[in-house]
Amino acid sequence: MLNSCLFLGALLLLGFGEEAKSVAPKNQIRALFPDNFRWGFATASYQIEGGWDADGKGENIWDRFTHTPGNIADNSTGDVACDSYHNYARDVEMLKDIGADYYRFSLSWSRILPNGTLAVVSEAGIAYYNNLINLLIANNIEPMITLYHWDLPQPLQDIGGWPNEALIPHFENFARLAYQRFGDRVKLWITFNEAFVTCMHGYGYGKHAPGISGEDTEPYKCAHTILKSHARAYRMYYDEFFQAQNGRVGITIDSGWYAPLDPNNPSDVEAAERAVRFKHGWFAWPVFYGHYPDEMRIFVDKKSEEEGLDQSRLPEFDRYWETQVKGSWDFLGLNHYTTELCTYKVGEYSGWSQDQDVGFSRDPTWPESASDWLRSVPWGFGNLLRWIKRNYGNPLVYVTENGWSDSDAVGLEDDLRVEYYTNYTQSMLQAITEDRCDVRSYTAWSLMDNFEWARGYSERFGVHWVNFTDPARPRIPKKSAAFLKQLFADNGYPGPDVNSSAESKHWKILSFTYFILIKFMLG
Ligand code: PNW
Repeated sequence: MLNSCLFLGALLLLGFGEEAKSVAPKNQIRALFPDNFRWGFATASYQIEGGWDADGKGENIWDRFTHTPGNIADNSTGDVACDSYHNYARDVEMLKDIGADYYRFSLSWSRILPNGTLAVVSEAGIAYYNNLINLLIANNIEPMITLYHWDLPQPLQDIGGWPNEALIPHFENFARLAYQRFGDRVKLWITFNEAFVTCMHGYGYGKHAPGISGEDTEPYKCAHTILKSHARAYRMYYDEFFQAQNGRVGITIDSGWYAPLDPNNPSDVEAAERAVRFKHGWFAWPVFYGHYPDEMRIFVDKKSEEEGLDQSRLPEFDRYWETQVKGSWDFLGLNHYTTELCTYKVGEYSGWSQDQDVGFSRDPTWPESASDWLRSVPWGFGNLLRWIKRNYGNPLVYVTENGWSDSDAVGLEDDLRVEYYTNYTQSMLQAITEDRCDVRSYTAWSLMDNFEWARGYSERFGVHWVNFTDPARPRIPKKSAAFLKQLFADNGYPGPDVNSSAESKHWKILSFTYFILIKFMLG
């Protein structure tokens, strides 16, 4: 009797051993996303299209910036890029093959309006986007359009660019034309992609086009114009198009997650909270509440006063603009890539990066990508989603970008990208299923390797490899493409109880063993 029990016990243990191996890697959630959850890919016009002067396209700030030597790491340009202008059908083919529900792409303003204004409308430019939109729809892929992904027409920079509020009516005109010409088929509109990067990298650090350095005031003015332009484009859609077109308009705001360096140190905890408010809150707070976050107001006002300025470097919305900007969203677009650690550190000069009195660092154990700013810290994603839920009343979120970079050497076996996508989507899944964050879609950056701004082609973000030395710009799926294809098809991570036949067999053997064991013990 004892012997047989021991024998069966051993069998059971064996069973458990096998069980431990057969389930997913440690800490993986086996669950599906909600039924209506949607999956897609993102790109941006300047990064993929090429055809920089094709068919009457006008010059934009990235054409000017890349044609000026010394601005781009590998001295490359987006003149040809992935040549999607001539080959968009291949892009749609890839999207279809991978099972994307939608495709997020951006409009090149100067392809449609060569001078940036309504003075000249390029029908060739409009035809390009019409062809792309029609082909997407024919393949059951929904278009999601970003109106502005950083490629401002050069003539609008020549009058001062985004720090000049004269751009507001120009953006409004461009947006109206886009709604008029594409809005019968396009129902998802993003006004701006990552205004933070436009303002800080373009007008603060000078690392992006138009290459202007002036951190103290220019980025704040830039952000102010962009928020007003966004509000105009949002309100105008409701006044003039919504009834006929029934689409949705939002803005995409980027943010990392900011965690305290020492969670037991209250000043680090405060610094981290301030960092999220200075980063995400700079743009989202006005969109939800009509004004900048209180922390920004207090810190920048105080520093401006100490500098002897007669007004704050952080502008204010008057009553009219407050009501325009407040509530100008149907969904919140979120681009998230990474996490940083924060501590209290007094700023050294005036400007956004110093105004917040935060020192930033990274944990050396976090896996490194090819981009110096990007480490894999999956838990940060879930924390940011929960922070958004808490601070803005659980808004409808579309994740409009998330992705990983590697170098040329990695090639098609992009295991770290697969790991990144696995861990980040797991973190998002947990935020949705356990914390009820209202996230309804996930967009991977990017469909294919492309022109990575100041880094040129030296950092690859694609799930398709693009050969940039071949004039035909062939694309080859990487391992990560196969991974995402499966994830999209499964709509998550099906568990043993969902559809694994091998595992259900295993459970039958286990329960049979239990049955015999109990029978023996009862005699
Ligand atoms: C985003 N950072 O940019 C953009 O929307 C894409 O066009 C870009 O290719 C992608 O992310 C990858 O970089 C970012 O320094 C650029 O933290 C820089 C940062 C974040 C996002």
